Parts: sequence; C-alpha cells; structure tokens
Amino acid sequence: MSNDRVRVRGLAIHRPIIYGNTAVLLTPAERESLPSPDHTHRWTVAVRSAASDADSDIVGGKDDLSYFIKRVTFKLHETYANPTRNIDKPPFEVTETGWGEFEIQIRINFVPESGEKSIFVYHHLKLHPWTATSADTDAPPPPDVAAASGPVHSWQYDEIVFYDPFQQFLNTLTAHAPTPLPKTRRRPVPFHSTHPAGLEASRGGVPEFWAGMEKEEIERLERARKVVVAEQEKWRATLIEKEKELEKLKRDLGEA
Ligand code: SLL
Repeated sequence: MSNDRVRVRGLAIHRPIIYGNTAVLLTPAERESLPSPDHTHRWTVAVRSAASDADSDIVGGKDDLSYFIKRVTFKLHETYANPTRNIDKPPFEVTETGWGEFEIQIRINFVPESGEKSIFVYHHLKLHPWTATSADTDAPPPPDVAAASGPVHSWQYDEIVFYDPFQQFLNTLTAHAPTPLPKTRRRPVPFHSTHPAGLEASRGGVPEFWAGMEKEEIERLERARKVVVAEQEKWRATLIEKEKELEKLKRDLGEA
C-alpha cells in the first residue's frame, strides 16, 4: 500500500477562510432594468481565503482555495429560483439581487483525497447598514442613510482544522501555504459596527482581515465582561438593600 492513504496521527493543520456577503443598494435605473423591480439590493455571498489583495476592492480572496475545496453549495431562500447553487470552481460565490435578508446555508465539500466529510456554516445575509437604529429596532434604516453609508459588509473569519490528515492531502496542504494576514491595519475600515463612527468609517472603502483583529476581539470581549460584572455588582447591592428594607418593614408590621 502506498503511504499516501496513511493518516498522519496526532497532527492538526488548519486553513483560514472567511464567509459572508457584501451588498449594495440598486439605483432606480438598475431597479427598472430588472425583471423584478421590487428588488432593492445586489449582493454577493462567498467563501474565500481570509487574506486580501493589497489594492483590491474585494474582501479576502487572495488565495485560490480549490486545492482543498471541491465544491461550495449555497442554499438560498426558497423565494429564489433554483435556491441550491453548486459552485465547483473559484470564486466560490453567488451574486443575486433581492429585497430581503435571510439565512444562507453554506456547505463546503473538500477534495476527495482529503477523505473529509463536508461541513456546514450559516450566514445571515446582510443588506442593511450596521446603524444603531437598525440594531435597536430591526428595521432597515431610511433610504438616504442606507445610500450614504455605501456597500454593506458582513464577514466571518474561521479556520478549518484537519486532524490526522492523509499523507497525500497533507502534502497538498503544505504545498499551498496560506498568505499570512497583514501585521498592521492597512485599511481604516471596521467590518461592522453599531457605533456611528463605524458607519462613518465604512465610507472609507473595503474592510480587510488583519492579524491584530483577534487581539482586538479579545479586548472587546474583556471590556464587555467588565461591564457585565459591574452591572451584576450594582444590582446585587440594590437587592441587598431591598432585602434589608423588606426585613425592616416586616419587623415594623410585627411590632404594630
Ligand atoms: C424576509 N424572511 O421576509 C425574509 C425573506 C426573502 C428574500 C427574505 C428575492 C426573491 C425573489 C428575495 O429577496 N427574497 O423574488 O427573487 O425578509
């Protein structure tokens, strides 16, 4: 037996990917030229490498992932004709027009030599900008706000981990090292933010994943944890105070 079909035990190797969507508002002229004039947006959902080309206006997608991904199946909302879209070569993406947000099931199939089962990820198609109002009320922002804020980006970073890979597949993977994420932030653009500054900054162009994002996320989580702990302490103190008051009122009642 060739040792290609031998698993390399104890080894884990990963590949970074991103999945998500961009969306732009259609102009009135574009809307009129569509078979369905009720469509308001053009969007692209995709699975890509995390690294971007330095001066491209595409989020991610620098590396060709077809050395380990064989097919990506995007399952759209049933209001679309042929909602199951199989994409067998890069770019692994679907561009459509529409009027509504919905959950997209994304199935990633790996090349046969990997011997891996396919995996599923889910993405909520995002059409409306990340404004504070839309986050609070779930309602799309007014058209002028939406138009002024430019394309909407919603992307998730993930890492696909292969455990005990077959030797041959491992060779393929190591022959295609992923482009490392840039060490510094090259574009001043956040991916999403309910903060007005985020909306403001999103006019600056296309976001990019970079190496410091993980640290930033940890810091965000830590700040949020501190806020929650402070809230808990505040309410615990209130509770103790109220319980004392209750005891006192009970005593007063007993004495009366
Ligand atoms: C909503 N639950 O009500 C979602 C459904 C469906 C989106 C969104 C176009 C389909 C077509 C389209 O945008 N469907 O007519 O081709 O918001």
